[in-house]
Amino acid sequence: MNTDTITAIATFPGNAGINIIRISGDNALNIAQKIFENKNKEKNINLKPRYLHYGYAVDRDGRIIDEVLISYMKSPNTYTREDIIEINCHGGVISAKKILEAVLFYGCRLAERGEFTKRAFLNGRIDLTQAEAVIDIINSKTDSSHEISVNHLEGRLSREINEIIGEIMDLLANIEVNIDFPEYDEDEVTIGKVKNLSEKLIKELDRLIRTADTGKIFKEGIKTVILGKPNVGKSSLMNFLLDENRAIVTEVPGTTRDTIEEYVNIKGVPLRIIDTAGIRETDDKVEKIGVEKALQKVNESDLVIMLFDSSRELEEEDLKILDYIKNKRVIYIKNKTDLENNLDLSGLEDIEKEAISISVLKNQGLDEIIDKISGMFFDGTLNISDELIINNVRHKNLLINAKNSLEEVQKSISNNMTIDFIEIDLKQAMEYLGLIVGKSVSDDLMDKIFNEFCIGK
Ligand SMILES: Nc1nc2c(ncn2[C@@H]2O[C@H](COP(=O)(O)OP(=O)(O)OP(=O)(O)O)[C@@H](O)[C@H]2O)c(=O)[nH]1
Ligand SMILES: [Mg+2]
Repeated sequence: MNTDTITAIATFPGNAGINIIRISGDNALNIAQKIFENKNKEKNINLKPRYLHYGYAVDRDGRIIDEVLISYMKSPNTYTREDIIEINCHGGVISAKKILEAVLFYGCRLAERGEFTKRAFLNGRIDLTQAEAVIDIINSKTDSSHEISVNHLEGRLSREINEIIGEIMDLLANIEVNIDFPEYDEDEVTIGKVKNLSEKLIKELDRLIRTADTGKIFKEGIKTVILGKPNVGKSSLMNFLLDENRAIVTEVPGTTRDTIEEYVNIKGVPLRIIDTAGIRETDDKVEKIGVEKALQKVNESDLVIMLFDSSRELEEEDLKILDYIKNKRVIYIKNKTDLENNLDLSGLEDIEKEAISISVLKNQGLDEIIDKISGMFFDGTLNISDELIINNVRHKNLLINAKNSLEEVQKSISNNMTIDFIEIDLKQAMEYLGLIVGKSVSDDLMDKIFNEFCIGK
């Protein structure tokens, strides 16, 4: 493992109020003392841990780079468990970059992506699920996915997994005793225990696996595609839901060419709303691609909002769209009710009954859409913070593998296989679970996980 001292700009360098340069490792304090001067322009200041010290950062020629606040956090009670220095300087690109250069000059190297968190993991402060939760917190786009990741950061998933591992380990110990000293126990008794425990654990794993689908929704938002023929008001509705003029709206049919995706939280429901090109037969090359993309988005969607234009008659295009989405969860909308009605949905009674009449232009009926969406997904009951939710594909796959191994155990029991045969699958299940929390993780896997981080974390 690398124990050299690393540094990075931890904030997003730009026109912000402050930037933070972070240093971690044995040499951190030493470097800080070289680049920091107090307000009396004295160097080699004794930096008391966990205090903010006011002064200046200076370059190697002694020129002041910026006014700074510097803090020293002493190993081992730090994020990485190493000595950490954090330098707060003014925002903008130049100060932070110059301080970084000075820090590098005094003997450390630029951190790789996620390297601070990787050290926290390697030094045993957090386990792998917690490290992954840090990535997810940074990447969260919805309140709910943020909340789930914070739960993981607290180590709730690890605790549950470690408990399951503990139970399997006890059982394995029992089996070992049984194999080594058969006179102490009887095979049948042990096999009975294996059977009961594997049944119980399969149920527990099943519960965790089931949450993974909900987890996916919360991480990405409910994929909601706004669909309809050209000019029905799709982009207008998108803009209303986002409460901003995100998509171009004009009276020209075929205005939207590409799909536009945005996150929005509507009454606590995290939505990923996708505005699409109006669906129609077209020879226009660009529009054609847009239509294909729209249909593809429908396939991947959790919810479709299908718009009719109530001022126009039902057309072939509407029917084609209806046919395309017949297996999807759909909210039907009749837009432009401020205009004279020319839409006749007879023959489509179910849709007629369900459809919500709105006018985006006159801001009428729109609350009903919002109520419908939140009602559909929550029924006011889903409470995420009480439930441990798996929001990571890697975890989900390992849980499934562990469950499969336990099912093998059960099969072997019904086929009267010997206990050492059963032991193999039990061990395998334990290994899969161990991988979730990061026991025996390979370097490759670690690189893959930490590469998803940003620099400075
Ligand atoms: N009268 C009336 N006009 C509306 C209403 N909603 C949207 N429009 C108008 O209808 C036209 C088309 O609106 P858009 O939101 O661009 O429609 P679209 O479905 O995104 O169209 P494409 O991107 O071309 O497929 C614009 O001129 C809007 O101002 C409404 O409720 N009533
Ligand atoms: Mg549009």
